[in-house]
Amino acid sequence: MWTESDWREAAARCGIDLIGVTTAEPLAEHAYYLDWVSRGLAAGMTYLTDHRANKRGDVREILPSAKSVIVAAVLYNAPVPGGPFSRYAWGPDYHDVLRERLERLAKELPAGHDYRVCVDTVPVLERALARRAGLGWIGKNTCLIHQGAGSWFFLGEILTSLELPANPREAPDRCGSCTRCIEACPTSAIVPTKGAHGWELDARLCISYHTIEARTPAPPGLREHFGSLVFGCDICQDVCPWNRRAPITMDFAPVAGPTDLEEMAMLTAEEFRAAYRHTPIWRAKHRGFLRNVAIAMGNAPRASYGPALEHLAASPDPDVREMAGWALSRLNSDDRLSLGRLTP
Ligand code: B12
Ligand code: SF4
Ligand code: SF4
Repeated sequence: MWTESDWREAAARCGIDLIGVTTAEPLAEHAYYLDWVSRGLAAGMTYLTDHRANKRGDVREILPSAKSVIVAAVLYNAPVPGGPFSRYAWGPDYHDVLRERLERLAKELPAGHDYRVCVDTVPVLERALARRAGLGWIGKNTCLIHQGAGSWFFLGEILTSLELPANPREAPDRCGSCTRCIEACPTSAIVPTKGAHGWELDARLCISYHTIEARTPAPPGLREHFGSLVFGCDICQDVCPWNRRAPITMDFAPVAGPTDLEEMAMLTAEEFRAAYRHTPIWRAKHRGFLRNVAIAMGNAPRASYGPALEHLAASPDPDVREMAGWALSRLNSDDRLSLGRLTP
């Protein structure tokens, strides 16, 4: 049987920063998940609300022979320039990186077991599994937080038919009376609820949802609060005291570009592909990306944005056109920046 140090050494060899084991028993949080979904808080994420919702609480729906779940965390806190993309989005696509590392670890386990590697897209409750495996607690911002590593990490799992010694103790909740994330959220997306720690995320209000997952433009009254964010949002983690000393890694060093709004607005579909295909930003697709760029320009109107916005206003996509029209109206509503004065 593997000892704890065997685990840590194997994980480190495979590029995994934190590791924990839990059983394949159903998760108590599944009832909360179904309730969250039933109240409409998943917004338009149909992959959370469809027939897979009922299966998410039990990993044996994915691997019937599963006895244990190995939960891995890989840090992504690389030095990034700040600006329009959230921290995780600058680097290479984490799905590929984590899957490869977890496959390597699975090969180190005793031979002959059934296993399945999960990274993000498999219908399992990754944060709840990680909490039960002892990797950290669920913060009021709903992120999994590790006392030493903060929350800048991805999660992935190996479901296995091996019966492994499960983590005996869950990490205590160390949010205490802190409410920084709730106060800092520009759209008040962390809302009070009756529940374990009294707060939950309403995806309908979340910038991360609207810039990554939403396939329709954010409603007026909300998009004005997105600032210059084009993909993802880190605000509720940036302010978290547990991220102050979060370790740095170069594994997800920035590869995404360009990052200048005017340049991004002018990208063709081919150029978009070349620039972001291997980063998480690809998920927004070209049309979602341009829609987000138009919103970011509308939130900081500058005369120089005029030509780029006119270009987006002629897009074949109705959502991009609508957001460019909205941004242009904000540009024009400011007398000093009126388009009429743009012509040299
Ligand atoms: C859908 C999704 C989103 C949605 C919804 C997020 C949310 N908070 O629900 C959106 C698009 C908004 C999103 C944003 C982000 N995401 Co996301 N997302 C997911 C995904 C695919 C499913 C999450 C889910 O089921 N949400 C529904 C809620 C109800 O479940 P939950 O957050 O997992 O919480 C569970 C428990 O923590 C607990 N719980 C949580 N809150 C509460 C409250 C009460 C009262 C109770 C009783 C229990 C409870 O019960 C829940 C159900 O099991 C997971 C991958 C996966 N398969 O799990 C990644 C994942 C959660 N995301 C991740 C990341 C990195 C992000 C972003 C940082 C990306 C970014 N920079 O923009 C942000 C963070 C925003 C935030 N504050 O959560 C990481 C999280 C790593 C971590 N340290 O926590 C994951 C695990 C992906 C991965 N494989 O690494 N995400
Ligand atoms: S990701 Fe941004 S918008 Fe969403 S809850 Fe956190 S701070 Fe609010
Ligand atoms: S900012 Fe404060 S309340 Fe929010 S997750 Fe971090 S410690 Fe918890």
